[in-house]
Amino acid sequence: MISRNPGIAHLKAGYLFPEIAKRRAAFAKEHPEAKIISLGVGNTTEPILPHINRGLMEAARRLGTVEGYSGYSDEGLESLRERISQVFYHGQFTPSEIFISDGAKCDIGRLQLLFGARTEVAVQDPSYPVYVDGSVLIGAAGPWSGTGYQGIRYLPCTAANGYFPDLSLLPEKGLFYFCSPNNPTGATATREQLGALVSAARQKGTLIVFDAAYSEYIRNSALPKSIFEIPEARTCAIEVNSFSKSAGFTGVRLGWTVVPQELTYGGGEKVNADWGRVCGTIFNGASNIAQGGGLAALEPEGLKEMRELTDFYLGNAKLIRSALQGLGISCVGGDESPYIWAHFPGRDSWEVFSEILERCQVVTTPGSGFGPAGQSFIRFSAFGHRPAVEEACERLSHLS
Ligand code: PGU
Repeated sequence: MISRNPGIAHLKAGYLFPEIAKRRAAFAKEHPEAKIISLGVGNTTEPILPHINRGLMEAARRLGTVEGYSGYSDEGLESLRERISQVFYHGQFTPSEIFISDGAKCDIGRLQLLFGARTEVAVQDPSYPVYVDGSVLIGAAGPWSGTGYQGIRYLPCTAANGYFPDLSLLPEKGLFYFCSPNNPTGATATREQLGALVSAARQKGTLIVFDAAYSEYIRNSALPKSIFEIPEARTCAIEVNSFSKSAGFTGVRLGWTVVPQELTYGGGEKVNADWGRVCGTIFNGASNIAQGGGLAALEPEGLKEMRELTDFYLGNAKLIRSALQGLGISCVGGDESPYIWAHFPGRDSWEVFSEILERCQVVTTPGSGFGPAGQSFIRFSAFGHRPAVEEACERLSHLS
């Protein structure tokens, strides 16, 4: 018989979010009367706003015409790549440096094909679990060892260090995933911190994969939205981003990855050329309907709508945070991100998850799913209809 990819065997049984869905379904089966509210997975809930939606509809309409029909679009519409460069990067990238994707997660899953199994991987601890699970799948990390995966460098980012890692721990000639605003803590790096990260990465030959999926939630204008606000990052970083959380495209699927021309491997070869090769081989481009929506999102009216949508979710975040603080539960996040990170000292995350599910019928995400430093924390997602979020906030009082 054929043998199994050892990377799959090394993974813990379930990916975090399906595992939560399983526990929710088991609870619902036992309590069919329960009106469960999800503040668990970060999945958008509000309708796509009209201007952006018209962009999607118009793109679909054009596909039904001889003049407007288009097929494969490979690295993406040139007009969209140009617009992304203008809107997010002050025009500093050419279209050849911007690759349109079907979402940030999909590119994160593909990126490690560039570096292979022998590259050491470091992550912020806690962080989005795909960085680590993807590394295990490609063989760059070993089996689960109780609290983390063997071979992964977990760089604690906790209250004790202001949620910013000790940069002396960056892996030499390795890979470092950095997400700002961070999922799950909401911590957003300052310009000084990103500058220090870039200069440490350049010294050590570390490549940074900067995940900016929540950049449109940043409200403090002094905080950088992109690693490329640090000019030297062009030689040491790749940035992934997405329309999922800003335009409500979690189901539409559209994102992008920036790979600067200056970025090279130790042998001098261009990473940009290889990324084109990888995408050309295993990806046939994002949906042209989604790209029509993306173009509309980046027009002035679309940008206003994205602001309105992210403001709405930030409003939810505020409600959740004050409900928790009212109960004396210490928490951070929610100012520049749609997540609240709440501390339950001395408790096991999954145990608190079950308690909140049973007593409040609210689904959350256990912090331990984001890394060893997430133990004793719970992540509350601010994605939800307002009445549901208000109801969830009321029910949280059952915890006191
Ligand atoms: N990057 C970060 C940091 C994320 O939190 C998420 C989604 C993504 C990328 C995915 O973006 P797409 O462009 O939609 O692919 N995180 C959510 C959803 C869970 C999941 O498995 O992706 C969350 O709840 O953390």
